[in-house]
Amino acid sequence: MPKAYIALGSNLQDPVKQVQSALRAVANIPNTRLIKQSSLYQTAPIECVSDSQQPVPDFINAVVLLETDLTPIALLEALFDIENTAGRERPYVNAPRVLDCDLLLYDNLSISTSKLILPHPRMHSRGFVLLPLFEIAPHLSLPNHGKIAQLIQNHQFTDIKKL
Ligand code: PH2
Ligand code: MG
Ligand code: MG
Repeated sequence: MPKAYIALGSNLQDPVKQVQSALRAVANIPNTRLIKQSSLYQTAPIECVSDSQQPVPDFINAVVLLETDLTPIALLEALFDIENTAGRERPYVNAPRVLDCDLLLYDNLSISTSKLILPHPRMHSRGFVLLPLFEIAPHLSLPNHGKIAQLIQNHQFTDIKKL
């Protein structure tokens, strides 16, 4: 069965609870099995903007490995359903959110369509993805970016705390 890595993130409405509930939801996607899940990480927001004077709250992030018979697009749609059920709204790009479920990798597929880009185009530069991913897949190599251990070594991590 194909393997897929998914990143989960939340910084609204009790983020720990949101990510825990998303972990249960991804485990229940049809024709799909949860193989590994990382710890939860509290992470400072990166490029996430607020439309008010309030500071952007910290995120809770995690990464999971799934085995699935779903196609990448069917899996992506299942992830959108989970976001929508959690009450995700999209007022503007990179707004704070109750739940974000991003498809990072699907086997070693490289695709670029209007709906989906694989591997996720920013995953190799984001500490809030790399650290939890490294926890569950320390030997992984990312297409075009090399070994995750090397990416981690070269990365300046700011404000990431494993819970
Ligand atoms: N997601 C973003 C933008 N910035 N920052 C953190 N710490 N965690 C995220 O999940 C995150 C972010 C866009 O999806
Ligand atoms: Mg995202
Ligand atoms: Mg997303």
